[in-house]
Amino acid sequence: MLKKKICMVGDFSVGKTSLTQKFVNNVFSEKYLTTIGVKIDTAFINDTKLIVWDVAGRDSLSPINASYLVGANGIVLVCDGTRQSTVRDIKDIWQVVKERIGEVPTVVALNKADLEDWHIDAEQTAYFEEQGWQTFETSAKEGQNVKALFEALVSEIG
Ligand code: G3D
Ligand code: MG
Repeated sequence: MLKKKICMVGDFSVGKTSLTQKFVNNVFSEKYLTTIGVKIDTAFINDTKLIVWDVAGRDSLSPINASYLVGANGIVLVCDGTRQSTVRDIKDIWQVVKERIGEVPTVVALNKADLEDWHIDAEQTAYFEEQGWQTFETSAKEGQNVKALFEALVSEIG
């Protein structure tokens, strides 16, 4: 059995916990309790056991928190498609990841695709393409592309 550690990374309230929960339990709650510290869930994709680390807090990559990245085999960068700032912030977040653990396989979730006020276009996501990251418009609420996102990451990890 292959085991792979995956870390959910991104600004506060982009949907890291919701995507994780949708993926591991296939449930979505409009009212998640605020998670405390790091939550670890597991799920299987074929022969691979994914150990998904979801970090709580306003600043998921503060110097203290960033230690949860150590040993990650893959990263899910999560943005909120209704807030451009969460896409811009990915550049800084990626720097922190790179400094901590180097370049590991990464995919991007442009989350909340079910909402009307979508503010992301090709200009904002050009950086993701430059990095060679597969990018998915996801909805943790409706389930759109959630499985595809994690499957793509597992393929990248190989
Ligand atoms: P975080 O773990 O990145 O901080 P959460 O983010 O998963 O806690 O989600 C933050 C808020 O966004 C939550 O709303 C959650 O329900 C909502 N959310 C997450 N993903 C989606 C999505 O795909 N679509 C929609 N419409 N909402 C989403 P609350 O109101 O509980 O704070
Ligand atoms: Mg959370």
